[in-house]
Amino acid sequence: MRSGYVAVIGRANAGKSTLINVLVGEKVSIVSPKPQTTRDRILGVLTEEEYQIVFVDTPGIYKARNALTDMMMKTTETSAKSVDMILYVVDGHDGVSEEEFALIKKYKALGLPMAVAYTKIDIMPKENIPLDMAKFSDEGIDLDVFPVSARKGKNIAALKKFLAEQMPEGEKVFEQDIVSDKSERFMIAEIMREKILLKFDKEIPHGVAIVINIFKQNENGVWEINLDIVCEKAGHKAILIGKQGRAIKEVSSFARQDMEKFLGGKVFLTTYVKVKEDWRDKPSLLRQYGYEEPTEY
Ligand SMILES: Nc1nc2c(ncn2[C@@H]2O[C@H](COP(=O)(O)OP(=O)(O)OP(=O)(O)O)[C@@H](O)[C@H]2O)c(=O)[nH]1
Ligand SMILES: [Mg+2]
Repeated sequence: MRSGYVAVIGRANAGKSTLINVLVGEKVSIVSPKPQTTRDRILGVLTEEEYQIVFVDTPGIYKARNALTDMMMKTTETSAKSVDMILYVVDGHDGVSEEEFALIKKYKALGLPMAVAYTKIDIMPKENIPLDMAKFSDEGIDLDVFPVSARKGKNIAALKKFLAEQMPEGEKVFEQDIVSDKSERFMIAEIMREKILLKFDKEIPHGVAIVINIFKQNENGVWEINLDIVCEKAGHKAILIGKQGRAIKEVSSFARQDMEKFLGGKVFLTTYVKVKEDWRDKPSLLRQYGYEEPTEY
């Protein structure tokens, strides 16, 4: 049996969470076209007959502008350390830049086994792939690079096989049917945040935190969920609610449908929008909303 931890690291929006969901075969981490979607360290567990890989999803590398993003970058730094391997994710469609190479070298310097997933190849010209691969060797970066598409499932099996072979000998850390270290409650809050990321632009989704007040299954089997959508400014609240409450109704309806799929039962969802001025810069509020630097696995 082989078993180990693989930290999945890369710039914001590179496609880390999408890749982990595909590797694990279940949605363990939310995804959106906006940078800074993932805020926490999330473990996604892939268990096969002969191996178990615990993927560590991390907040994408991005300029920290407040206490929340600062904490997110610390989470990524810590997560890159206590693992057996690093899988660095490059957005192939964006192309490789000097900045990207500098980051790759920085993580390589940690001295752990490392490989690169060069993703989103489904939406880029094929001829760019060998050109970018040549840039890796020009830079003197001697790593296994896997061109993949998480969306189309391309080359995922090869990547999986390679990673499994790199894992140390050892017993499983998680039981057979566990796919994530996060609670249902956490996932419910994340589903709500995902729908907000998909619907609203600019700073609005980045300034949102979800607080679950009620999460329980009633005797008739229906899940009763009550949550607050906390935003930073009164102006954001007005936009989140929308004319005659249309915006909040729409996102809540999308969220409810996903929650029902996730919980496998009917959901009765009530949502309230609240304002907490500049909560992203207030450490006590960050803690209250569950944003803390992770400690051990
Ligand atoms: N076409 C295509 N799009 C992809 C692929 N992988 C990810 N995406 C898209 O890229 C965007 C970002 O994906 P995420 O998985 O959220 O990226 P991330 O690296 O986890 O982002 P952060 O959590 O913000 O750091 C989403 O719109 C995805 O649908 C892929 O293989 N092909
Ligand atoms: Mg992510």
